[in-house]
Formats: sequence, C-alpha cells, structure tokens
Amino acid sequence: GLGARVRHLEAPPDARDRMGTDTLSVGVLGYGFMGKAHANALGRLPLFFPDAPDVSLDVLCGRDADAAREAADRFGFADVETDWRDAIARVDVFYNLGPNDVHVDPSIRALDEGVHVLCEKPLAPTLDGAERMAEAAARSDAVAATAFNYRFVPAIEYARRLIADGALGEIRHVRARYLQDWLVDPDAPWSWRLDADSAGTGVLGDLGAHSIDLVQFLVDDVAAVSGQCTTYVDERPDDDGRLRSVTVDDAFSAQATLACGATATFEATRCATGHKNTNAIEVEGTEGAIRFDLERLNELDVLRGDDRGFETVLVTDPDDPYVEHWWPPGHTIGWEHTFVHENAAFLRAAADGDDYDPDFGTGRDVQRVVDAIQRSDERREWVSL
Ligand code: SOE
Repeated sequence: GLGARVRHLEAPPDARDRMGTDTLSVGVLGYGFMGKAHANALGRLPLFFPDAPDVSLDVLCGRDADAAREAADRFGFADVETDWRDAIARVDVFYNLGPNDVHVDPSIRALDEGVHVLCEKPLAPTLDGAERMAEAAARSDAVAATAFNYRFVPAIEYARRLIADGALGEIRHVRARYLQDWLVDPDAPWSWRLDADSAGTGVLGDLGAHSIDLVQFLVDDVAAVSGQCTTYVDERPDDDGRLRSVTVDDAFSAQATLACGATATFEATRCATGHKNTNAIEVEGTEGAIRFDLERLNELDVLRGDDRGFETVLVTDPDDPYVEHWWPPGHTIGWEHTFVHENAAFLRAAADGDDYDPDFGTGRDVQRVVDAIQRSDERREWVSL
C-alpha cells in the first residue's frame, strides 16, 4: 500500500480550498503506462524521500469514468473526473500523462490557473504547441516540468558532473541511440503513437526526444542537423482488426553539430530486432570518454585520459547521485526509480516555489530540434537551430 503520509480525502468538493496545509493536492490525467509509473513514484516518496512534500492523491482523470474509477482504486486516488477542466480546478499539482495531443490545452489551462504541471514528453505533437506551452509557463508562477526521466538515472547525473568538471576535456563526439523492437512485426497493432494527429511524430518525438534531451543536458545545445525519417509499414490492424494508416516515422537518424563544436549522431527506431529498450549514449573528449546503456543502468563505463581502457563504475555508492535514499552499495536500482527521483525534485520545486529543470522551455527546445530534423528530412538539407 501507499505510505502513511500519502493522505486521501473523501470525495473533496474542492481540495485546494480544504487543504490549507503544506500538503499538495495532486490530479493526474491518464492512467496508462505513465499513470502507473508516476503513481508508483508518488507512493514510494514518503518512505524513501521523507523530505519531499506531502501529497494527497485526489483526482484521477480519464474520459471513461468506469475505467478511471478502476485505475483510481488501483493507484490509490480518492476520486475521478471525466473532464480535465474539473480535475485542474480541484488541485495544486496537475500531471499531464495523456497522449501527446492532450498535452497542450490542459497544461496551458493549469498554468494559467496557477496549478503546477508535470507533462510527459514530447512536450507537444508540434512545435507550435510546445511554443505556446512554454509561453504559458513563462507567464505563470507555477512550476512547469517536462518529464525527461532519464536525467534522473544516477549514472547519467554522475556522467554530467564528470563532463561539467572537465574530466573528459573538450568534447569531440556524442553518439546517442534509442532502439526498441515492438514494431518489427508488420502485424503489431496500430495505436495513437502511430497517428500523426495524436502523436505528432513517431519515434522521433517519442524516443528521439529523450536522446536529444540527454545530449543537450550532458554536453551542449544542438546547433544544426541533417536528418532522415523512415516508415517501414504503412498500415497496421487496430484492435478491431481494421487496417489503419501509419502516418509517423518508424525510424530516424541524424547527424548534428553542437554549439561547442562537437559532432553528434542520433539514431532511434522501433524496428531494431532484439533491442527492447536500448537507450545508450557515448561521449568522447580530448581527455577521456564515457559510455552508458540503460539496460545496465547502474553502471557507467569511464575512460580517464590514459590508455588502459574503460573502467566500469558501479554507481551505487552512498555519495553517488540519489543513492543515499535507497540501498547499501551494490544493491542496484531500476527503471522505475528514475520517476521517483523526478517526482521528488518536481514536488520540492512546486512546494518551495523554486525553478525546476527540465522545464517547459527545455521541452520546447527539444521540440525545436525534433522539428528541425523533420524539416531536414523533408527538404533533404541541413537545418540550423
Ligand atoms: C515507447 O515505447 C516508450 O514507452 C516511450 O514512450 C518512453 O518515453 C520510453 O521511456 C520507453 O518507451
């Protein structure tokens, strides 16, 4: 069950008015994969991050009231709403975990009402939506977070500190790959992720956005790109067996220059046979190098300026990022912990009125790179940011 400090209200008419305490009232839109990941994270906070603000899981929002009710019971939410406007009106903090095309209007509405927002990535289906969301964030006092959870892997933060401290020297090369295989089968079912109206882009925004954010977080901004996008299977069966058009990319690759002059390459696909969730990044500088792969997320391969080869650092010591909250050295953590770290940071910023990074400006900047890669693909030429 959830920790004792996660309090539940009995069908509150307006949680915000009734709380009047430091407890943050939480509303969530969406109860699929990401709903579960964030509900799990919220449930872990009282036990492992006792300094995180108290939350009250008040409202789960979804179009289908019965399905939302069932999910609310499972996730530990007190009440449901079927209209996101009603959910936003009741809470201090709004998690936008719906498909990409419902990121824009609800997030802007929440920010305009002074409600803190954490929105899943990519920030919006199109650059226009992301720009409007970033503008809403800029005029609001509320915190606006883009959910780039892989920043919160301890080994990634460890790598960021190494690079920021100059341990790798001047960065020359960055290589980011995000490979999955769930669309190799031509009969794999159609879903909103394969529809341009709902998702905006395919793997470019879904997985490429993570890689672009990691490269910009670890090294520097993308300055120019030359990209290409490919769709291998144009139609797929939906749940009723009806063939539906696939209107987004299955795979993309791009070469890029970063503002610091480094050369970067990106590759992401949903058709890489045998790769379940290979989110990998390699960085080489004049004095050293690092290699990371999410499928070995407790480890970072580090080369420190000599010729003896890479050393595998197990990033599980108490003084490693985030680790003091968990287990003794060598007692590894997993994918779901990135959401716990992300939620702790976001809720602290919301409670204290602090800045949060990655914010909507960061999400918009990633979307600019996504958009530039799309334009480069269409025009078959380099595009500068
Ligand atoms: C897609 O398969 C997906 O679930 C992405 O949407 C997530 O962002 C990624 O973390 C895992 O893969």
